[in-house]
Amino acid sequence: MKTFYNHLHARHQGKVEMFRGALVPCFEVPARVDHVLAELTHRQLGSVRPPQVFDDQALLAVHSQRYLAFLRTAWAQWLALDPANADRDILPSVWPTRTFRTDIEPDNFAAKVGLYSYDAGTPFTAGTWVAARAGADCALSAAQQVLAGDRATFALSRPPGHHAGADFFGGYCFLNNAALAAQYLCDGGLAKVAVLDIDYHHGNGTQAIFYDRPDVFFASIHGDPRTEYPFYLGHADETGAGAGEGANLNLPLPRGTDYRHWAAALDTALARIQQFGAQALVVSLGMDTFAGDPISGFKLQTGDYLRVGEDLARAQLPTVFVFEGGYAVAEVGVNAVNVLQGFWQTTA
Ligand code: SP5
Ligand code: ZN
Repeated sequence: MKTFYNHLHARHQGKVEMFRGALVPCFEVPARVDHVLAELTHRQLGSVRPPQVFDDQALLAVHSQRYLAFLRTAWAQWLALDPANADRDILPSVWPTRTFRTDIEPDNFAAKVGLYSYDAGTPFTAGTWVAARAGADCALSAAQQVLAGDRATFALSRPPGHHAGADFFGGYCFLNNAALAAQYLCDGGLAKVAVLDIDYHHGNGTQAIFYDRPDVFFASIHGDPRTEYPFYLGHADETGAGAGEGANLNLPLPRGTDYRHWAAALDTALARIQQFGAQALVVSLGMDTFAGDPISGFKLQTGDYLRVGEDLARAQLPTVFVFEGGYAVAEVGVNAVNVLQGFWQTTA
């Protein structure tokens, strides 16, 4: 299995995020990906290569022009406010909630940051754009390789992507890598593509991007939004809109859910993806379902991830894996590579 990896991910290194009125060290750290890379290399699970560099047209298929323009220039705008900002990350602090206008981009920088974000847990740093752009290239390269006939590929990228919408960042995400991969598969000629999101958190960005689309099925297994981040989306009654009605499936589960109950939801999701008639699968591979994850509430164990990979392989679809969350840093490599190994052994 080819893995697309770009060392530029490390340029995105947030200092702190807001939690209960305090600024706490970021959970989404570069070492996460280092551990996955080390484990992949150790188990010799295919080749690791740099991505092809795609032009912005591929990004515009998913994200808005003005959002991309903001991301590209945000750090320069931040420095222009005060040269001392070089040592501080950008963290949003004001947002246009209900009754406010979002059609006019304000001149004020803090107001712009708020227009294009939804939480105070996602710092934007000096290297965020470069890292996110390289991560998107990994996802697009992985999709391209599957279009070219590979059984499965892996985009080992960060920052993660599934919380990012067409024109907003949040949840540690800036560019929606899984959505970019799915859209690339559609544009490459596939009539029906499925995205299966198995990160602990609901993939609100991906859902929103494809919500009214009949050609991309989105399924997500996640912590119940009544208690779990991102809170405001991910309920079971969200089934798609307009032409996309029926092409969205949310399977929220309570905190404390173990592998047995989680795997039943996976069966449901995979059955619906078959029913839909998907020709390819994009997996948002979040590893924060692990029992030891510091910010999540499911109880999956390291050995369970081999079974997860086996189940995914039995769908018999060309598959693009896209790395998302997972914050038990020491274990994230073994857990992620267990999914890939379980998949590959079942395929071979
Ligand atoms: C991609 C992804 O997994 N994003 C998750 C973003 C979650 N952000 C909110 C984190 C809340 C942190 N709570 C800390 C609990 C410490 N006990
Ligand atoms: Zn997550």
